[in-house]
Amino acid sequence: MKRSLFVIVLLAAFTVFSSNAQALLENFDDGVADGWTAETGTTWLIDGGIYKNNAGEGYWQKSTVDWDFQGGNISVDFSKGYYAAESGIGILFGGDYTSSMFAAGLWKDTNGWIIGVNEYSWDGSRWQNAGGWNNQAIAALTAGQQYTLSLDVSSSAATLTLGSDSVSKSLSGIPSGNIGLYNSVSWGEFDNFSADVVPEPSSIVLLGIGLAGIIGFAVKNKA
Ligand SMILES: [Ca+2]
Repeated sequence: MKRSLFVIVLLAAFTVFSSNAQALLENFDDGVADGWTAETGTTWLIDGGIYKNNAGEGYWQKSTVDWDFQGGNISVDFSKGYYAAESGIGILFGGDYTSSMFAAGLWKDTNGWIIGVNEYSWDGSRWQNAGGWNNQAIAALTAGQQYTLSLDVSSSAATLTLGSDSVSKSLSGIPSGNIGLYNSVSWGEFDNFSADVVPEPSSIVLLGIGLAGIIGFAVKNKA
């Protein structure tokens, strides 16, 4: 009887928390990039509630300890005053360079403005392009205007949306590793980063054990 109660509570806790993804939001307005760390050799700063890279190409990572992205939406606002050729921004997964990587972003090259998604694999020394970019041409962006880059991820596909444009690509699974924001050629100014996150499985189990213990204690005292 007690064991079945324990299992029921454990399953209930898992169901509740695995189905309730929460938005992890960072607006940088407090002047602190909570949990974000810049890649070594790059310079990032918070300027008026905007997070930006002032030293050319680079990326930064989100160090998640108790929370994990397991599919859902990631969005970030961005703007910049000038757009050089061969520049772009993106959302990266696997930014710790130890696993496969998934990237979604927009850039400007000799063909104009493009949004795209792609998967890469890491062979130990370099990134291998796993399947090529799925691209979508978009209208030219306006300098200084704020846009929202929104990425919806499931275990089978990812869709990147910018205004009325979107591009999708099938995935071999939900990307693992840290979430990163990529900035190329110093034009990415980021704000209002948001990601759907759920507790890590280990945290869910610990929470379930804790709840089972509390309820078990209450039942025991009531008897
Ligand atoms: Ca802000």
